[in-house]
Amino acid sequence: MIIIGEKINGTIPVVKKAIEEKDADFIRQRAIDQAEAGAHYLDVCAGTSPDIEVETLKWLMDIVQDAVDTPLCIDSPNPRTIEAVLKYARKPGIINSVSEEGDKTDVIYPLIAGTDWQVIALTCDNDGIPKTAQARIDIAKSLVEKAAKYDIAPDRIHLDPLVIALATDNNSVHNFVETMRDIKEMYPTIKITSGLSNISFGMPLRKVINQAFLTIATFFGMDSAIMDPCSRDMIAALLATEALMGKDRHCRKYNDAYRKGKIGPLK
Ligand code: THG
Repeated sequence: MIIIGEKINGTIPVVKKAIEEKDADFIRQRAIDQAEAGAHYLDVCAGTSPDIEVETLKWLMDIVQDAVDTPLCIDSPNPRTIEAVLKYARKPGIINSVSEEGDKTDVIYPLIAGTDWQVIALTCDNDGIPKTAQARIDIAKSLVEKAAKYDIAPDRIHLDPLVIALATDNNSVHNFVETMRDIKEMYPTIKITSGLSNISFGMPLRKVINQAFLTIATFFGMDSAIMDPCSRDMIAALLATEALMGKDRHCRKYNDAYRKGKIGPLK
C-alpha cells in the first residue's frame, strides 16, 4: 500500500491553529512523525481562505521539505493554486487533484506533462459526485483519455472513486469496489486511491469503520490510501490485511512491526 499521510491539512482544527499562529515546530513534528511512521507521500493542504492559500501552502511545503525527504502530495481544490506552488516542490510527488470540474485538467495536465509528477483524479464533475458506478467509470475514462493526450500514462494516475459516507448510501462500499474493479479492467496499470475517513462520516467509533473499509478496499486491490500513518490501529489493520492476502512473505512485515512496538498494545 502506498501511504499518503493526511495530517498536515488546514481543515484539521489543530493544524488550522498552527497555521494561524505560524507554529512551524508543530507542522515540522507532524512531517517527521508521519515520515517515521512510513508515509510514502505527505499531503499538504492549506485549507484556508483563497486569498492566502498560495502563501500558506508555500509555507507548509518549505517546512515539510526542510524536515524530511518524503515527497509531497499537494492538495488544493484550486488548480491555479497548484500551478502557483508547483515550483516550490523540490522533487516530483503527487498533485491532489484533478477532476472533470471546470478547467482543472486543462490547467494541471500540461503542468505535469513530461515530468515524473503523478496525479490524483477524482471521479466527479460539475454536477458533483455521481451516484452510479457507471457514471463514475465514464468520468474516469474521460480523465484518463485527456491525460493520454499529454503522454500522462495511467500508471501516473491515482484514480479516486470518492467513496460516499455509508450513513448516506448503504451501497457505498459495493459501489467503490465495483468501480475499482471495472476501472482496473480497462486500465490495468492505473492506481486506485481513497481517503479512508469519508466512509464513516456521521457514525460512532469511526475508526472501526475506517479499519474495516481499509481491509476491504485493500483486499479488492486499492493501491494507495490517504490516511493517518501514525494511527497504530490503522497500520495494524493494513499489515494484517496484507499478511492475510499472502502479500507479506513469512508474515515478516507484520511480525517486525509487532516486535518493534509499532502495532499492538502500548507497553
Ligand atoms: N481524497 C483526496 N484527497 C483528500 C481526501 C479524499 N484530501 C482531504 C481528505 N480527503 C483526506 N485528508 C484528511 C485529513 C484529516 C482527516 C481526514 C481526512 C481527519 N483527521 C482527524 C480529525 O480531524 O479529527 C484528526 C487528525 C489529526 O489530529 O491528525 O479526520 O478523500 N484525493
